[in-house]
Amino acid sequence: MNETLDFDSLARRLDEAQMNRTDTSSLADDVDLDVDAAYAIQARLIGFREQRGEKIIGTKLGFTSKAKMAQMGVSEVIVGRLTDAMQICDGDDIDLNHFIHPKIEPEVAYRLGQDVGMGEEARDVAECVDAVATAVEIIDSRYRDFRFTYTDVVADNTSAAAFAVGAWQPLQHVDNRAVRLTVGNAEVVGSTSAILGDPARALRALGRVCRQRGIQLRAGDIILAGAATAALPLTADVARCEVAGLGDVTVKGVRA
Ligand code: OOG
Ligand code: MG
Repeated sequence: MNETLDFDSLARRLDEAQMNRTDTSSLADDVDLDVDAAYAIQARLIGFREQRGEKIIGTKLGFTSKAKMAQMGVSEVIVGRLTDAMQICDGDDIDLNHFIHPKIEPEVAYRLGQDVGMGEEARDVAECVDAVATAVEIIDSRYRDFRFTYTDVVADNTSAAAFAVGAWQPLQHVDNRAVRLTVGNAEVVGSTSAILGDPARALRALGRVCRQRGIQLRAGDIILAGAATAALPLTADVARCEVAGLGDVTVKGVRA
């Protein structure tokens, strides 16, 4: 890790972009970041949010599809944190003025029934989940035009901005389920098998990255397993996501 970088000021730049809803240029234009440095910046960024009273309530995966990994030229998923300030209830309005250029994507959410733990005693994440649900994630890269490198997006808490989870369902295998997301008249369809072949594999990948990065996975945490399709722009419309057999979740973009 490059120890001479000022992680705090890089994290502050991303934090201010989010707070002021103004995009910023790629950090990679100015500094050489490796993956360790990128996770260190993300940790500071989350620290600022905690200092403002936000609570960490989960984690999210990104780049869980082969297509997205190939596009970024990487072979490892990315992990970000979810806070209570990002959570929207099923059916709620979502004020588009709070974002820079929001997009929405279909997700599968898992709930942790017990702590995963760290180090030697760490358990399999898949053994610790107790429920599953249809979810949507609102991603809002703090970088201009959603243009970023792998390390940029890790530093930017993997573009996480908001999310909503539908009604929790009993734990079940959710590979190869049809997924449909609509935003007004726009629609994308896909399958949960786009998520590393099976969203359960995303849980294994999450365990690996969290152990490596010292990210805690605790009972009650929500896990977003990664988008099953490309994201759609979130406009002032009803957005609805359905995963076959898992139910649906709806949010409504508004300009308050
Ligand atoms: C990065 C976030 C990716 C997912 O589910 O793949 C992500 C981005 O595309 O801005 O959340
Ligand atoms: Mg996502």
